[in-house]
Formats: sequence, C-alpha cells, structure tokens
Amino acid sequence: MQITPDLSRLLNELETLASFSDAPAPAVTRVVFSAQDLAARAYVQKLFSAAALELRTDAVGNTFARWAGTDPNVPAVATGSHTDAVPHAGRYDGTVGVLGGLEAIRALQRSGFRPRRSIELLTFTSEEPTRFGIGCLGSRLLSGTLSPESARQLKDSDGKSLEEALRQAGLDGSLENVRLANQFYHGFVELHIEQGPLLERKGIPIGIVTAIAAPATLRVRIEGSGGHAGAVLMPDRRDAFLAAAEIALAVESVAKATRSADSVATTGVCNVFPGAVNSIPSRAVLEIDVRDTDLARRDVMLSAIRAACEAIGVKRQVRVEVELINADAPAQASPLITEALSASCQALGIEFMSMVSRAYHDSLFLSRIAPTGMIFIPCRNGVSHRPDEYASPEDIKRGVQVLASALAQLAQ
Ligand code: HGY
Ligand code: MN
Ligand code: MN
Repeated sequence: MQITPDLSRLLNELETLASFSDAPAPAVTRVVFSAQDLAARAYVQKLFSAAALELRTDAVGNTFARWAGTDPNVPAVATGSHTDAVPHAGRYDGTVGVLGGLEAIRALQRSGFRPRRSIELLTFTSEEPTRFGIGCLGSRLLSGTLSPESARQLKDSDGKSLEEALRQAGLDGSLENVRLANQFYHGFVELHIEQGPLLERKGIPIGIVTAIAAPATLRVRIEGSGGHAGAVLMPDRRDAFLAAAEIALAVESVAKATRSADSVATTGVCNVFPGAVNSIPSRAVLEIDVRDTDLARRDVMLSAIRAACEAIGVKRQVRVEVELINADAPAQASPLITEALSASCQALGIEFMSMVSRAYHDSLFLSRIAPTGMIFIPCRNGVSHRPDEYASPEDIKRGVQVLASALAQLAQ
C-alpha cells in the first residue's frame, strides 16, 4: 500500500495552527481555554469534519474524530496528541501528533484503504500544566488517573475553577462521563517531536519509544514576615524569597546527587509577594518538576527535596508548606505497538532506534487503559518549549508515513 502524505497541505495547516497564539511569531503561546486555544480547537475540528470524521467532544474538552471502520463492534485504534502550548513555546510540540495524525488518516483514505477497526484521532485537553498546575488533565480524566472530584478542586492562578473555565468554554457535560473503559481502544499511537537531541545526534529519523519517564510536581508555599526594605535590619528578616532561592538550589543539588543522567529536577515557577522592590518578600510560591525513568530514584529525590524544605524553613524561621501535585509511575510501551512501528519502519525502509521519552505525554496516561506507544521525530538541536523549536518537513513526512502504516496494520 502506497501511503503518500500531502506534505505541503500539512505544513500549511501547521502554519495556520501556529497563528492561534498569544505571543508574536515565531513564538506560540496557547494556554488551555484561552481565546486562542478555543480558536485553534475550532480550526482543527473544521479540518476533522472536512475529512468526513465523526466528531465528539467530552466534558473536559477532549475531542474524538472517528473514521468508522467496517466492523463497528470491535475496539478502535487511536492516535492523537495536544494543541495547547506552554508560554513562548514552538509550533511542533503536540501539533505534529494532531495534524500529522489527521494527514495519516487522509493519506490512508486517499490510498483506498478501508479499516476494519475504526481509527480515532484524539485531541487532549490541557496536556501542558500551565493553567491548572497539572499536565495531561484531559488524558488523566479519560484514563481514570485523576478523579472528577479532584479535577473539580483545580483552580488557575486567578482563582478560577476548572468547572468555571469549562462552562465559559461552552463545555457543560459531567466530568463523570469522561472516563473510558479499559481496552476501549485496541491500541494508541502518538506521533511527537523528540524534544531532545538523540535522534538528530545519531542521524536516525525515527524513534520508537519504549518507556516514558515518571513525572512529579511539587508546589512549595513559603511564609516569611516581609516588611520595609529600608527599616528592617538584616538580622531581623525572615525573607521568603531567600528561603525559596535556597530551596531551588537544593532542588538542583538533589538531582545531581543521584549521579544518574536520568534524574532531572527543575524549579520552573517562582512567584514572589508582594513583588515590590522596597518590600521584603513575605511570601513565595515555587513549582518544582521532578522526573526520572526510575520510579524509586524519582521518589528518593522527592523525599530529599521535602527534607531540604524543612531544614531551610527551620534555619530561616519561615513556614514552608510542600504540596504534592502529582507523582506518576513511568509507562512501558506495549509490544503490540512497538512491533507494529518497527514493522512499519522496515517496510518503509526507514532507520529507527528504540529510546526512552524524558518528556511526559498523553501516552503516559493512555498506557493505563490501552496498549500504547509513541513515534518520535527529530527536533533541531533537541530544542523544545522555545520559539526556535523546529522539525523538518522530511522528518514530519516520515513520521506521518510510519504512523499511517502502523495504524493500517493495527486497524486490519
Ligand atoms: O513537560 C512535558 O514533559 C510535556 O512537554 N508537557
Ligand atoms: Mn510540551
Ligand atoms: Mn507535547
């Protein structure tokens, strides 16, 4: 079967999708349920309908675009990713999996292929943690990893609840109906940029993901006493930001102390209050991202960071409260998927390598309810979550070809 993606059409669609942004090009900022995110959702759904896919949206805004198979009574095969983007990101993270998945389906349609199993293209809500502090919100609910009750507790930095944001986005269904049964899908495959340098460094065009690292997020609230920057003498200060700074440095030391390259920890958010140059910070809030491919090592880092928070709080006489936002197990790819992917690469004569994903993805949660795997394509200099993120047309095309071939195998 000859699968020929329409590359120029796909590149134009990626270009148009990138224009829905709250940051000037080449940066992309598209925070979940912002006006730009809603416009982007409407745009991709229009493309899904134009491909004669049956559309459905669930209560948290996950969308499902289905190409009905000849046998509606067997579980479908699924693919997909996300269209939301962290602030000042690039244009390929997530979108290659959504629009590349659409083009894989269109290429199969054009080839005359008729799937026995339906093929469903998913767009997940809020893969990025930007607004509600937790990543993969849509796929967590869909896989039962996050309960509707816990989701309803989520608020954004303006104090707006998830439910309020859903209502404003025109989504008024019950979160209880989002959960999909285990084995709802026969298999799930996500196409994504690597967000790292390995494929480019090795000159290999396709990565077949074997495992996805175990992510965790902490929120640390620090309460000092604040006061006048001129009047309060140094010995009398309980400066919340300086405690936060020490904690951030401790986070770095903890990750380095494991001596494993797979241990990473990042203090990506630091908010200081009241944020006046002549006021001693009375409060600070940190958000810390901790990951490792090895669960036990990841949990050792979490404990060490908690211990450092406590010690620094005592030393600096500030109140430190550590909240665990999420601590997820790693995911293993399913042989059903990895074998379909390697067979596709061999049939297409495309070199591939097996590798771990250090970034998390919606696949991490789909793996809880269905055999799951991922295809990686290179990104220039391994850069992602930056405006200079770039995937070449040839690499995107190969990713779509491998995806289309694997979907066809799995949907037979
Ligand atoms: O943070 C991640 O790994 C993903 O890009 N959201
Ligand atoms: Mn991302
Ligand atoms: Mn992503």
